[in-house]
Amino acid sequence: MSKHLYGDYSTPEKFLQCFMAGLIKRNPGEVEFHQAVKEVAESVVPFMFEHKEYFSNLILERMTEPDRSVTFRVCWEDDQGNVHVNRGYRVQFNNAIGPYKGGLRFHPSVNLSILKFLGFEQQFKNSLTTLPMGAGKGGSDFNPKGKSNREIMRFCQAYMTELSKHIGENMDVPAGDIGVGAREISYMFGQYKRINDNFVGVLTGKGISFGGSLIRTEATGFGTVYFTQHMLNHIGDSIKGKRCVISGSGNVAQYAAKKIIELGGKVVALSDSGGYILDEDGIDSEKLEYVIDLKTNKRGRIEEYAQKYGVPFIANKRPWEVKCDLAFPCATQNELELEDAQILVKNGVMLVAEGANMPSTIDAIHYFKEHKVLFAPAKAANAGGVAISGLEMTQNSMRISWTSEEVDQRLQDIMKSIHDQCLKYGKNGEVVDYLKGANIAGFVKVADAMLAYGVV
Ligand code: NDP
Ligand code: 2IT
Repeated sequence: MSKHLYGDYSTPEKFLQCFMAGLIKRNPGEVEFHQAVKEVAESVVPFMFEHKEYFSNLILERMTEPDRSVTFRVCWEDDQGNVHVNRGYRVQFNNAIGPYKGGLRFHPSVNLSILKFLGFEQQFKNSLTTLPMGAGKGGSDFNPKGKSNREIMRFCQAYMTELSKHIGENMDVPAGDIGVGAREISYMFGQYKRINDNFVGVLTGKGISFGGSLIRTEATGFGTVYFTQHMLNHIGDSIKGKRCVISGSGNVAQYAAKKIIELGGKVVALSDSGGYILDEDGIDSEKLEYVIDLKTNKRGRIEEYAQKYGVPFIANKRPWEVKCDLAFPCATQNELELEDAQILVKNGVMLVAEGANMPSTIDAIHYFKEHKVLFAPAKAANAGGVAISGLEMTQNSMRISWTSEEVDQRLQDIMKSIHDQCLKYGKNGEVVDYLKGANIAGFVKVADAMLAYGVV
């Protein structure tokens, strides 16, 4: 083995320490990025000690350095004619196994650290889907809350005017994430088409009449629940009758709730950044339709559910204090910390499935493992969204559209395959370490492609 960049690599623990010190030094202050890398490195480094070719070719160092990060000024006018400036980003992380692929996030908290953590994670997730997709992430610190449709349109057009120089249907294909849904993708697709006069699948999550895939809207939430179903089936159990708590009430939370209800589970809580609602009778399909309309069309607050249905709204709190069998963090990063994990465990939680990206802190994940809580990491559990984005790209290339049934069947097959990959690398006797399984399975495919390319 050739000499390594980061000093002492005599044991996995020592190497991990040196590697993380180097990463932190090269990426100062990017705490979310450090966290995402550490979570993966804890599983992958011991595996690399058994497969030294990854070491000598510095594969982990290469996978933690994006191919490029583009930042740019986005200048737009509000309805009163005031001028605003935001920062736009696209981090193109890795295209070893396909075009850069990953969402765009519009949220005031967006910065390079958050986009690098998301782009880094996306490499493993996209690899797990079995589809040929590399990894990227982008967005802006623009805050869509309280903006009119025209303001959103002007912002999206301004953002795409610059982004369009950096993307392409075989090069980089963005999609939605927090604050970016069908409305924003449509405005951006319209602007891309206007600039390039080229009708191609350069974004996914498009409207159905202009190249979007059926089931893309539902895919992340549905996929998370399909994955959960496989985990429960593996231990001879099912979702039926389980009491479920979901955080968030956006795209992922809504369709996770829908699938849980369909499969006979009981959803008792949903949240947003203002707090959570607790509905002891369970959120049924009709109430969920109200939530979907409230959040997607009216852009209201979850507190309004409490007023409409006469249930408690607990302001400024996360829903993890509610007793449940299954917990689905579906809002944002680091929304489930050690204290939340402790209370969930105390209340008897049996499984946590991450619909959001990196919602659990590393301490919380370790606590779940120590207490034998089944844990579905984001890169496996929420891969259904990008998987159907991949199928949208396929349909666009073939210039055909598949039926809902066909796409849903493919989604189910992909989630099963991801579960199988987790078992392959994470099963140890009766116990399955899904985090380890997902990290290693995701890593191997990308790493082997990078090895095949030589030193590039
Ligand atoms: P949406 O914008 O549709 O919804 C986001 C939800 O999370 C809202 O309820 C929002 O509340 C809440 N939220 C956002 N930021 C915070 C915060 N800082 N604190 C508390 N609550 C917050 O986004 P999505 O549902 O699409 O995304 C949710 C998560 O799922 C993200 O982690 C995303 O990366 C991940 N994901 C999304 C995929 C997709 O296809 N959309 C695919 C895979 C993962 P409020 O309205 O009050 O801001
Ligand atoms: O985090 C994610 O996987 C997404 N936001 C979806 C990305 C995509 O390209 O569909």
